[in-house]
Amino acid sequence: MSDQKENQPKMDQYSAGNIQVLEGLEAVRKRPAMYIGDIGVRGLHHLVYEVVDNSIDEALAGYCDSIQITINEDNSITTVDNGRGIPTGIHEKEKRSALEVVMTVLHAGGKFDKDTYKVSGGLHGVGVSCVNALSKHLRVEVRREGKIFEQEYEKGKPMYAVRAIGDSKLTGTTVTFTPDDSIFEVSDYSFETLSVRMRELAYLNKKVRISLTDRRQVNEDGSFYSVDYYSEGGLKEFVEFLDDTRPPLIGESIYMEGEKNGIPVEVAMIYNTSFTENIHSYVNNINTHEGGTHLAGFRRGLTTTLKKYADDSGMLNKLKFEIAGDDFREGLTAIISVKVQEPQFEGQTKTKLGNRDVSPAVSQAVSEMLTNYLEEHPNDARLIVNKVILAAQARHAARKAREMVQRKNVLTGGGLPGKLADCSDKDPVNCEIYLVEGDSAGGTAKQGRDRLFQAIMPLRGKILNVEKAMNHKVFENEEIKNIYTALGVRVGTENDSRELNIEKLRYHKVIIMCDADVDGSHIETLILTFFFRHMKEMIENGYIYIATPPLYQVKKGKQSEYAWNDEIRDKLVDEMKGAGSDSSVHVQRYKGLGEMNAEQLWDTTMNPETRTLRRITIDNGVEADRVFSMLMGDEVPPRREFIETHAKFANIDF
Ligand code: 0RA
Repeated sequence: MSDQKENQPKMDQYSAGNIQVLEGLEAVRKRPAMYIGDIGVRGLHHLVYEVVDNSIDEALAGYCDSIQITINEDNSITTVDNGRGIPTGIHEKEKRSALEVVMTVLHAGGKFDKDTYKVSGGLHGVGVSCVNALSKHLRVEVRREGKIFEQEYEKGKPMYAVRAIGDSKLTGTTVTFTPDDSIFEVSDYSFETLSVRMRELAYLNKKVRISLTDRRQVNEDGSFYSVDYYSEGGLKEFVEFLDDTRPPLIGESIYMEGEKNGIPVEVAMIYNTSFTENIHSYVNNINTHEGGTHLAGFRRGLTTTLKKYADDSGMLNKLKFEIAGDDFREGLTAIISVKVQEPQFEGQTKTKLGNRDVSPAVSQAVSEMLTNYLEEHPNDARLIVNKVILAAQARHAARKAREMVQRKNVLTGGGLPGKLADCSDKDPVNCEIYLVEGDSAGGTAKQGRDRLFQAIMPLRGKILNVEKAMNHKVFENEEIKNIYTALGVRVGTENDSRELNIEKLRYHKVIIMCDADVDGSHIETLILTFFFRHMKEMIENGYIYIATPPLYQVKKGKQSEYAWNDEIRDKLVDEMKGAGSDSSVHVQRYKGLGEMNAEQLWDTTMNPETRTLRRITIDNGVEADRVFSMLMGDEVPPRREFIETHAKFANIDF
């Protein structure tokens, strides 16, 4: 039995000498955020991605098809792969084992050699030595050349020289590391977060088996909780998985994989009957949510090919206006993945691909793929063109509705919604707006707020579910119009009908405040869906928050405390009972904001000194897209299942 893939590319044997030595590790410990983004939840998880990226590189080079990740009981992480194993020979310049060099010198494992095919790499692509530097303890084991080698480190410093500890016919690398809790603010790994990323990696790198085991969670049969991801079909399966809860417009997904101008390109797309556009792009397994040249190439290839087909078909003859690029993408879900040797990342979050030669490569690939598909599937082709025409007509209607909203603002001198109680400070940085469920809670909030910097806007009942509504319905909706006007932002420019002029935003905190019950959660989700689909930049910039009103008030005589969960409630009850007098402690369950008076609402939920706000962030845009479409779409069973696993009010309301 062999644990290597059959058709290995013929490559020069890697030798210890190829590794260039660049930089020491003290720098990483001094300024960890510079290397891994932050020292919070993201940075902590980034450590795992960094190690796994090395295993993925081995897979891309054709030497590895299995990667196992384990979250251990103590929140240390173990990864095992069956790649070639980190080289262990003596590094000529450094006069010590290459393994030690890879583990202790920054970038040594990374860009060691131009003729080695290496494209993967985390967002920061800093290498496994960086993980070592930020770990209290790390042990690496390498199976290579018939032997097993090991070395251990503390905060990146070797505890002993690399040593052989046995024989093995296998090859591969095992890394176990414990993140340094004097550096990271948090230490708990999220199974969910790692699992979503591993699933994504399995789809992006087909035929590599990736498993994730959580030794902190034991199943009823005594085994550990674990998931196993493997994709035979790559992006074709990924796009079908993502689009699973949207009704399909055409029978099957459209897929191509190949190389154009030396750039590996993989594209999968599918049309559904919804009105949203969901295009996700990757470079070297990194989600490029700011897009870039590969996305531009995809759009150009799609537009020119479909436009030509539609023109030739004569179906556009009766249309009175031009079709726009957007119209071709309504109801489209697509994934583009390219592998680029030396990617240049630009943009605010360095997730925008700059390499110019990638655009024509993707454009050509998409044109060829689509042209073939349209020729072979004339019925689907007709359905797609019809959908494009409908989208163009709807866009016309939507623009009128939108212009009405925006013109009205101009005419009334930027008039604000009547329901808005604005704050007096005009500097957006200082200002916050509460979007409050219901007029009555809105009234209480108006009394309780600090009117200097807190604005209140009550929303009536359930706002429109934008996931199911056509665009013009969204812009005609009263509550949504009010949100746009109150925030001061407009949508749609000459070039891009979805661009937001966020620089006009009037508040840098938008706080959603709903009742702490099932209806309140539903309304929160509806509002978040709106922001995610129509003002995603607001979430990406960190402007969207959720208020957390307390669930209980625990009272005894004049003494009164609030509790945000059952545990704290019980603790308070015990404390107050123990406090001597025999009066029976009173617990009040708050379901509605309306059950609090203005002063209580201020104390618990609105006062910046004492409140807790939850900031909304997007961990993984692709997964967020999938979950929103599942939660807010038509299909019931997947939604029920999701709610059953995630519901926070399960034992309170049912
Ligand atoms: C340096 C060079 C090579 C591979 C690796 C490091 C490597 C690192 C890790 C980390 C986890 N698993 C890994 N597998 C490999 C190239 C090896 C060669 O060319 O033989």
